[in-house]
Formats: sequence, C-alpha cells, structure tokens
Amino acid sequence: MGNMWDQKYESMSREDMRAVQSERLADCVRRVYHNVPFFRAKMDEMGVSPDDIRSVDDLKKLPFTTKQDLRDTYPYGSFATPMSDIVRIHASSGTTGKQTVVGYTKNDLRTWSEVMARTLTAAEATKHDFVQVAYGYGLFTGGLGVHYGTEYIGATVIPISGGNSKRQVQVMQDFGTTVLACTPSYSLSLAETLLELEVKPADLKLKSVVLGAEPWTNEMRKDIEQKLGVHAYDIYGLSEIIGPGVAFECECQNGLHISEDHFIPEIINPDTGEVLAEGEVGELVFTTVTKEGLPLIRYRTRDITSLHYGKCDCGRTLVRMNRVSGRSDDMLIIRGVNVFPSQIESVLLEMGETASHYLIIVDRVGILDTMEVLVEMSPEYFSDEVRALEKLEKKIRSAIESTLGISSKVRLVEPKTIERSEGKAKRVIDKRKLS
Ligand code: DLL
Repeated sequence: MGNMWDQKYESMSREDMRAVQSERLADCVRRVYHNVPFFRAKMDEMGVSPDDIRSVDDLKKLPFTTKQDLRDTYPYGSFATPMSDIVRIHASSGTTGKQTVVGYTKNDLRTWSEVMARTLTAAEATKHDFVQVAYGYGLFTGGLGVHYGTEYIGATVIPISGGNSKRQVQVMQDFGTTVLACTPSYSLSLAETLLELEVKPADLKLKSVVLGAEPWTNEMRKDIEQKLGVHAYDIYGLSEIIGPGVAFECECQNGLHISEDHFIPEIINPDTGEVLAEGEVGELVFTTVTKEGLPLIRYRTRDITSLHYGKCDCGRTLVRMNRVSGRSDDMLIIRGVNVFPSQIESVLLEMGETASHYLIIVDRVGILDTMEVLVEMSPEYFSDEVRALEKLEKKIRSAIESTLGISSKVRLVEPKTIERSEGKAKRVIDKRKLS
C-alpha cells in the first residue's frame, strides 16, 4: 500500500464520503445562489431553490455551468466573494476562445495545496524530495499549483519553470532533482536533451515524473518511463476547478483518483445532459463544493472519460476516472468519422518504429476532408532509403485505416523536425477552421 497524504479523506467509506459531500454541497449551493447573479437566475428559471438541495442525489436538479457563462461574466462576474477576499488570479490559456479568469481566496489556496499534497504524495514525493517544477509559472496554473503543493508537504521546490532544456538537465544533475513535474511532451524533449548531452538517466537521482496538462496515451507513458527509467504519474486538473490537483494517479496506474471531497464528479451525455452510469463514457462535470472565490456548480469540462467506484489496490476509496482521451472540442470529425488525436498517437507508438512526435494536418479539398499525419522517425530506425520509408509509411497508413476506419496520408519526417513544446503540445493543425 502506498503512502497517502490524508488517510481520512482518501480512504473514507462511500457512505461517509456521501455525507461529507451532501453537507458541503448544500452549503455551496446556498453561497452561489446568494452571491452569483447569473447562477441565481438559472436556478430561478428552473424553479430550484437552495432548500431543494439536501444530498448529492439532488445534484441532477441543478443547472449546468459552462465556459460560455464564465466568458459572459468576464472577468470577475462569476466570483462568489468580494474582490477584497481574492488573493490570487489565474487564467485559462484561452486556446479555444477568449480566456477565462479564476480567483482564489486564502482558503482556496489552502485547499489547492492540500489536493496537490495528495497528488505529489501518491507520486512518491516526501519531505525529503527535490521537486523540479518545469511547468510554466504565470497565469497558467501548472507552475504555482505544483509549487505550493511541494512546499506544503515540506519537500524542496526548484521553481525553474518551463524551457531552456540544457539548463533543466544541469539543474537536475547539480541540485539532485528526485521528482520532475512538467507536461508529458516536455518530458520527452528533456529525454532527448539528456541523450544529446550524454547524460544517463541512471546517473541522475530522479525517481518519478509528474505529468499532465495535456492528453497523453499509455503507449506514450511506456516510452517516457523507458527513456527516463522512472515511473510516470498522470495528473489532471483545469483552471476553472482549481488547477492541477483535481485528480491524480497512484502507484497502481489504473485510473486517476478524484479528490471528491472537494470536487464532485458526474459523467453526462454531452448531447442530452443526461447523467450516465458508472463506467459509461461521456463528458466530465464537476461541482466544487469547498471553493470560495469561484465555486462552480455542475461545470462542464468538455473532457471525455468515465468513472469507476471499485476499491483500488492502493487502499484509496476516492473514485477513479479513466485517463482523459481528449476534449470533446479536440475531437476531429473527418468525413463524418470521429477521431481523437490520442487514437492516432496509440497507433503510432504501438508500431515502435517512430518517435512520440507527430502532427496531424486536416484540410478540405473541394467537399472532401483530408488528413495528413506527419510522423517523426526514431533515430534508431531512421533510413535514407526511399523504399524502406515508403514501406513504413504504407504500414502506418493501413494501421490508421484499420483502427479508425478512415484513410489518411502519412509523411515520415527526419528526427527532430517537428517543433518541440515546452508546455502543452500542439498536435493538430485544422486548416478547415482557419479559412
Ligand atoms: O492544464 C492544469 C494542469 C496543470 C493540470 C498541470 C495538470 C498539470 P488548463 O490550462 O485550464 O489547466 O487546461 C485544462 O487540460 O480540461 C484537459 O482538457 C487538459 N488536461 C489537463 N490535465 C490533463 C491530463 C491545466 N492529465 C485542460 N490528461 C483540461 C489529459 C489533461 N488532459
């Protein structure tokens, strides 16, 4: 059994957890109703009053909150406390439209540190560790989120932020980094820099990497673990809910435990809003029952996953979510077929002859959608021989076609030609949306 930061809440019986959630939910709905005009209007319109919400079973009576609601009330109109109680602002990246602003009270920062402490503890960190935070610092929640969690458990934080890979490696060597936190794609860039500098992972003190902020597959995890020689833990979160720390993997690597005493999850059918049963795949929705600055009720994340309530071998009873395969708005519809970039990633990495770097270019010629996949060769398999390249391109093309049911063009490119990311990787260029 692995270590837990907060045994009481992390291994609570379902009955006790429901009691905690129900009490906190009733209080949260009251606060939001009285302090957030747009949400009060939504509840009034549906004829629901705070008195109707007594237990988690009543959640489904409540209206949803969407990213659009936050945009409509930009910047501070969704906050539930006076601005004088807000001590920190962050913002979501705004890759899919105008950015949204999130605000934290002092208690919210404590909650965030607490859930990050659980996350880091599950990823093998203790007060004796050196945590190198290579997530970006700034309005993005990654850097400061992991930073405060690290200090909270009493470990030593190395706040280097993202980028400058050679310096990252130097710092890992000189400062004795034991835990590295960054995006999965950036961890692969760092693995390449290690190779370039002829530094062997075994010569470092690294024992785990804590990766998240973008979708990645199990195949990519194997690649990272093999290249860095350590366990790679998936961590999940989003700015609107708190930042990193919403859900985290334990040593069983069998789904991510949600800190559900703070964030109650539901899975819904994204088209009808109907709540789905355990194990069914749909859109993840969260209600943040302890947040003060920006409490959100039934916030639609657009992330696609499923929930599992069975007991985990690590001893935690916190519900698990499957790794997020993508966002509903990342889903490409190509000639009527739904395609997630992560499905293509799985196909590529299962073949083993290409690196974990790829780019999907979607376009429209006349009325027909086209998809081209640029794939980087692994240096060990790289060949100048045209026939060998053509053979591999054909193999990848038919693997994509048999898995996804659509044809695509495949172009192999030389090692290190696809742009490396320091934060969230860009996997898709959809030219149809540009025109
Ligand atoms: O990415 C918070 C974060 C920072 C999480 C560091 C983990 C580590 P946002 O910039 O608001 O917040 O982006 C949130 O990123 O809705 C997912 O679509 C995606 N995402 C985050 N973590 C994962 C993950 C941060 N582990 C959006 N797997 C979310 C897949 C992830 N997608």
